[in-house]
Amino acid sequence: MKFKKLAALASSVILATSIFAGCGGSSSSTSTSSSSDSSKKKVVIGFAQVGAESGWRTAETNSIKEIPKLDPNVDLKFSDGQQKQENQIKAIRSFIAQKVSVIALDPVVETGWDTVLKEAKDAKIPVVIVDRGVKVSDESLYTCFLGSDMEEEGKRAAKLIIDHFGKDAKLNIAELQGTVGSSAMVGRQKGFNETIKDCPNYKIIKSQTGDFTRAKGKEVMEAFLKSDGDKINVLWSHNDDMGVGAIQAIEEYGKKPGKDIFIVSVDGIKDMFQMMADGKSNGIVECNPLLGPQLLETAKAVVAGQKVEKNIKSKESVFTQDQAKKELPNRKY
Ligand code: GZL
Repeated sequence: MKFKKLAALASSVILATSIFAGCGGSSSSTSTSSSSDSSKKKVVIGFAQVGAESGWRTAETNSIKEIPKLDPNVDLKFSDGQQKQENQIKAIRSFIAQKVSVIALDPVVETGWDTVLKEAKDAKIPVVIVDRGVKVSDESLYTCFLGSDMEEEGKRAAKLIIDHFGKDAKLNIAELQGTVGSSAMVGRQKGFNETIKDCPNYKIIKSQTGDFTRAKGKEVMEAFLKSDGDKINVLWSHNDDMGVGAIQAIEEYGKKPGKDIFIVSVDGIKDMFQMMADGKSNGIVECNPLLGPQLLETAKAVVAGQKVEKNIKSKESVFTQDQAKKELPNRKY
């Protein structure tokens, strides 16, 4: 397990720097350009990002914004969708108008992409789906997916709870869901629920979206505690940021997070590792945001017409409370 973690960290940290060019067309876009070998045709990546809702998202953005420093013949046009699908669709249309070499999309939700992806296909611009997945009527509307197995992350979160309490324990679980309709929320919930089917006395007594943000996670947990604070003994949070907010709510309510309420969450941001090192959380399922290097290689291969796998999975681990202190210094985000 430890070797896999180091390998995963090494693979995502070996290459990492950046400059980007051009500009997207959405409500918030950035761009930079760099000097390069002018004889070679530049690869221009248009990246439509979800938003800036969590520590994980910031780490992903920083990793992807590092891309052009890895290869001066690559420019990046970056657009922040501010968690709105219409902004991301506008950005994709802008990238098509600018005739970028390849479009990369991290879709805020799974559905509603067929029309704009058809426009990209008609413009002969390949599309790489990054991080979250899409549900489309025709899989040829995108070249490949690069990111995590969200269902597996949900299964791993459930296994952390089963490993600690056993399958026969009587548990009242509060669930903080991610953004409704996102593949991260759908996949994690599916994987978790399938895994606890073998645990007859595990009950999810509260479940509501905190939209992957710290503030909303705190607010929803406050409401959970108000109605069922005396029953809840496990918190399952679809990401660390909502978990960090919930820990604050649990302390303000007068209970001990990590002791009175067993907490597991997904991502692996530094703040949650610190919480776990302080005994306030019990398990983290890693979701690797450092996708820049893999996206660069995938984009270049796609533009060069090379065959790529339809699903390129990122490498991730699981951490328990006893590993937190040792792992904390290794966390890059
Ligand atoms: C998961 C990613 C999720 C993170 C959240 O791959 O899409 O979105 O788990 C982020 O922190 O908001």
